[in-house]
Amino acid sequence: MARDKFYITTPIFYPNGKPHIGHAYTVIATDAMARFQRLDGKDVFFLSGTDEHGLKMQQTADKEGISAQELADRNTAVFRDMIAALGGSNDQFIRTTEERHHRACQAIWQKMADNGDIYLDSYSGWYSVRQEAYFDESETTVGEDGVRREPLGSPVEWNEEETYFFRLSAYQDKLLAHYEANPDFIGPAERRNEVMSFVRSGLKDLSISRSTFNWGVPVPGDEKHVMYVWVDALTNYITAAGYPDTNAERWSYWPANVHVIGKDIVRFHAVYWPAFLMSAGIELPKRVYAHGFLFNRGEKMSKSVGNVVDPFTLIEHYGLDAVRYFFLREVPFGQDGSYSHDAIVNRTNADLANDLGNLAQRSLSMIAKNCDGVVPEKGTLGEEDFAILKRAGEALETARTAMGTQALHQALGAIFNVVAEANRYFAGQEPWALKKTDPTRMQSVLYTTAELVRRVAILCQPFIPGSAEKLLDLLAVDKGARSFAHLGEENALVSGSALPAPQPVFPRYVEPKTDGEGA
Ligand code: ME8
Repeated sequence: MARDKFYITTPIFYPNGKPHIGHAYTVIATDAMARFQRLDGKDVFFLSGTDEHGLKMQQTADKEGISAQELADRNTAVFRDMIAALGGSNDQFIRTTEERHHRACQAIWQKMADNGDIYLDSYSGWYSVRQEAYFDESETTVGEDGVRREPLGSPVEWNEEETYFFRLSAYQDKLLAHYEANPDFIGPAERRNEVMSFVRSGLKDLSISRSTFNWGVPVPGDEKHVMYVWVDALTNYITAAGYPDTNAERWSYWPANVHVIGKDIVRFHAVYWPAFLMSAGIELPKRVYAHGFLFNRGEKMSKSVGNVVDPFTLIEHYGLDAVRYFFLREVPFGQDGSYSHDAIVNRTNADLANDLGNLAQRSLSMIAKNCDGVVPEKGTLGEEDFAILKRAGEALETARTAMGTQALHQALGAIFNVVAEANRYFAGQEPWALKKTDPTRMQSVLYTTAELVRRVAILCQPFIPGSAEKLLDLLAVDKGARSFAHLGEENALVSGSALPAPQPVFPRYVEPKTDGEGA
């Protein structure tokens, strides 16, 4: 039977600087969602990439005295490295400077033009280079420093040029009808409400070309113009699926199941993008989900962490899975979140080192000592054993529902509730006491605990893939038997199978010694 397809994307990043923690956050979360669906049996296509055109890229390159292409090449390499360092399991990495992407952009442009939605006119307005967007004068304010800024704070400058327009105003009603008919199209609810009131307040036609610089995709038939960078950027999602070759195998992944983005770019994804697609006669993505922003709480990070906004430094300092776990568990996905050294250490020491790490370490080392290093004898399990084992299956159901609405923190919460209960089970059963009084029962308790570790480790894979893999290796679980379909009884550990020597999987974070200045 053909597996269900699941297409998921990150935003494509501007490589005009180095990646920071916000970029890392988007990648970690999207990666966890992609891994979850893969483990749940879907045929997943996970896309990330870089957004290499636009005025911002050109200006940064000019400042550095290099070409925009050189700047894009240099920083795209760093973004790729960051995704790899984060354990990103993307199936493709797209660059908007690729030839296939130019072809896709020109094809969608042509479709929109053929549909009568593109016309040439002149435009004047307040342009923010940082946002790569025009703003209405009423949206801008002049600060005490005399600088005019758009609502998110970047400076705007007056711009007048001849430009092609997209007839966005013609899509107001169609967009509203789409939001009404598809309540899940935009999440979370705050973002949906925001978008709907923006669209209800009236849509103006959108300027979609630039003629004052040429770092972009040329407009078909008018090479003086390059496409507005957002037309080009959004199109990446269909380029990667093979557009305009809609007979391509990859096109069967479209429409995307979810575009994961930051809340700063909702308007582009939930208003402009669906309007472009409607105009071009292409199906719309099923969902656009915007996560919140991360802020450093302003507390001092450990001195040796150095530049805390650098994802590479964070990973090196705390370890990849600690970083992934912290952001996914601590920040309710969809809301803003803050991070600090203390918060990272407290959360990961409590949940990973103490709860999950100890559960695995205590049970596995008892097994190594008392059961000849093989999976203990299951014996006859009792009600309490079955009850706790069942909890893992229930956690999968809860996690599946939560992941369906991108509630990653809830999915992790459900899984770690089972870890906490498993610890209570283990402590309550006192296998160390049973060793003398009832060694057969001790074997059953150790068996149950090891089997629980197997189930929990399977569930943890999307979030902390490296550590989950180590746990499954310690239980000698076959590499081909680690998906959610293997969670149940049929694939349970087999008594008597050999186990490797146990090793700690989650080291406790210990403050590095300093020369008295404090960490
Ligand atoms: O917007 N906290 O690229 P970009 C959380 N190229 N997430 C953050 C963040 C923060 N402080 N700062 C950035 C672009 N992000 C366009 C996208 S898509 C067709 C084109 C995240 O590099 C957030 O997800 O400026 C944001 O949307 C993304 O980084 C890309 O930012």
